[in-house]
Amino acid sequence: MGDQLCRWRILFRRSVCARASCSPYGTRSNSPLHPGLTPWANPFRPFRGLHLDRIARNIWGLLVAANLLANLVPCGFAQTGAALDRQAWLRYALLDANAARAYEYLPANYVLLGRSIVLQNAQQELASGFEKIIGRKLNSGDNVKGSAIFLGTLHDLHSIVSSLRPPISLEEDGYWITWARMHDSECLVVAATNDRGVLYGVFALLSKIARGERIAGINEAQNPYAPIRWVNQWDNLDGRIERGYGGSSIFFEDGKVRSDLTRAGEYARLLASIGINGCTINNVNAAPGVLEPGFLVQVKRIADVFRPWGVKLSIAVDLSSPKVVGGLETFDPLDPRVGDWWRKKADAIYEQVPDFGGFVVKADSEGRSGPSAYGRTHADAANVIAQALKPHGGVVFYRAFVYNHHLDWRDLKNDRAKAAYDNFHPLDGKFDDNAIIQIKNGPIDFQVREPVSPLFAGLRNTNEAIELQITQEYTGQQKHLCFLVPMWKEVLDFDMRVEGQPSRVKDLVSGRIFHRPIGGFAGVANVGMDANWLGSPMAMANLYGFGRLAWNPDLSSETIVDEWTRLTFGSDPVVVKTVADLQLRSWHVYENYTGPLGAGTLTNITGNHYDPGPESSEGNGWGQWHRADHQGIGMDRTVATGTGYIGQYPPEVQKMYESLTACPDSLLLFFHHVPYTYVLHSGKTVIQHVYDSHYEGAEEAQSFVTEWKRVEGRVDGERYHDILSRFEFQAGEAIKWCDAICKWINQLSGIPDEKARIAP
Ligand code: GCW
Repeated sequence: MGDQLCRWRILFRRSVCARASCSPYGTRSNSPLHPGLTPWANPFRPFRGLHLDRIARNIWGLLVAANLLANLVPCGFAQTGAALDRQAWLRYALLDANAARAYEYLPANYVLLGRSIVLQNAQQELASGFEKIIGRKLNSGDNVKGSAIFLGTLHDLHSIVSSLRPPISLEEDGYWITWARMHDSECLVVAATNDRGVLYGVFALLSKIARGERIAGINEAQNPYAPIRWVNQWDNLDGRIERGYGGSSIFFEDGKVRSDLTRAGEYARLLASIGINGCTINNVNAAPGVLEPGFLVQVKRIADVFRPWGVKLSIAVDLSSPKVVGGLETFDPLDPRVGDWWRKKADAIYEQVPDFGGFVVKADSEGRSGPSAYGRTHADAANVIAQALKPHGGVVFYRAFVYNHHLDWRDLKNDRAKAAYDNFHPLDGKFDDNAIIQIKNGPIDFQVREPVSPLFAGLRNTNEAIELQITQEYTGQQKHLCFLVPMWKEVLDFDMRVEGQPSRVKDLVSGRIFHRPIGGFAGVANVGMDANWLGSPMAMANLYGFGRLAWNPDLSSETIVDEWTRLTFGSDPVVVKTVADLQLRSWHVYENYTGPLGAGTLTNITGNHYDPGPESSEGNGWGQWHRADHQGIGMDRTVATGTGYIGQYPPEVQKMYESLTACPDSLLLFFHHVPYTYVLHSGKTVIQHVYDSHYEGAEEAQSFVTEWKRVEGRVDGERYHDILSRFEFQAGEAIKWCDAICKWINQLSGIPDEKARIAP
């Protein structure tokens, strides 16, 4: 292993050497080369002592060279780079003549039953997809007898053929694609119970054709796993995005809604294509100004571009709004004037936006105002808003991300991980039925490895939704490849064993286990104006994957990445295999060189959440992470001797985590404080595992570069070079992480690496 890293280092020493000037470690600013990175800055400076500075400069040289090359290399692809990035997985690339011939039998006409804006849009999408993918024009078949593609609700289709019955009972937004005899001809039918379902059916059909799947004999009906499939954007009204790495807001600039909302419409189309039916457009750290009457008129314009795609608009609101923008002297949720204010506000919104989705609330968290100001509960706060939305069919998402960021870290019983459960479990059953508790997947905050939040099992009489983070705040900020679907699947498949019965997180959040009326999935997406939306073309697999899992969490990571790759890059088998391999390995690789054994990411927690900074995550009120000292590492969260956090899980799960021997290695340091010499299930000591995993992770990150090179000439040149330069950058960053963490823990523990890789 060490040998490989060594070979890699030599390779880069021989390569292009740009004599780049150095800037201080970690300096970041915007640059066209890499968003958030100064083109000539060298982020590897601290490794001089480890003889890595030269390598680092060489990597940097390669980066620069690759970017220069990217502009020179000719390519034979019809569209390249930015144009393709912007289309993402909806590029509808023309199939080659052979592949297209397999669809010659498809009808040349369509019949649209109904005239709603969503249905018309579905028909246009179908026509444009046909033209682009198989080069066929679709004509209106309204007055034509013979074979056609029928689009419509089951209700309308029944007026033509009353015997049509889907193989499963269709729910809201579900669809059915089948062949049926209509007017004595064999027709392709895309049916649903509602218009949005028809649109989803059209996208599903086009996705199949674009990937070369058979349509002959198709009889496929699908229902979404849960009614809530939303994304949250953390956009500020000035156009910046909190934890956004893909440019400025597609919705706002300079305190106003953008005059040109083209990208917002394109985003809604992307969302609809993966079954997302709602989008919260502004930061949960909400500016009260969103509720100003003048602003609502502007918000309406965004809702208008969402509507054809069946995407409901919602906004994040600050609980103090009745006081701050409403002119009341209070925002006490139990004060009748406050209830009245929320009601009138909701009425005014629904007048402008009749299909408005609802509100998202972050309260009593990270400095936001909340019900504690008046000694009220979160249920009081959620319900006053829920009641205002109820007559209109709206919902309120109330976030469980509530914790005290001034905890005394010297008290070993204090534990931020306990906060969500402590705050919300006692209120179970007190929330109105159009309130949904939005719970982050883990008890802390989107780290590379966390156990699932015990609150998922702690609410039985309350609606819940899981909050996943698509934007990679703690997982490399889109500068590193980190495909999160495998992690999300572990979370969603985790069995909480409520009352000793199967109770997977996906079934808890969708409301299936406790028969809740509503529930589901919310993903923090944070796309921006960059052509590639998220700041990196490869990161779009996470947005795609979130939507696909929210629709069907039983899909495998392999299926999702396969679909995404074929739609994004085409079906060249070398490309399909290479991209799948890179994406599927990436989370573990990132985990290995950043923070193994559940110790958090060891990142700079009080700063950029990106660079290594293991010392920053202790000794302040923002939470305790690893409790590393000279003897050992890990956070004792046991009931027996620790913070007692483990006691929040159902008994079977408690038993597994409480016991040192039953606790999985991957979460050992999340739950237990152990000596560095503690021997893992793998047979290695903790300290040796930390060393080895960092070196292995860094080496694997180097291999991404070589692997990606296999697709040269098989994807368009611009995207090839863009992605190549990103992998080269990641390779350097992985070494930076490896060296920083190994050096830190080596000095702290005083225990040498068996393989003697760490310079004194
Ligand atoms: O982890 C923190 C992020 C904040 C974010 C917060 C939250 C929107 O660093 O930027 O604020 O989570 O989820 O509310």
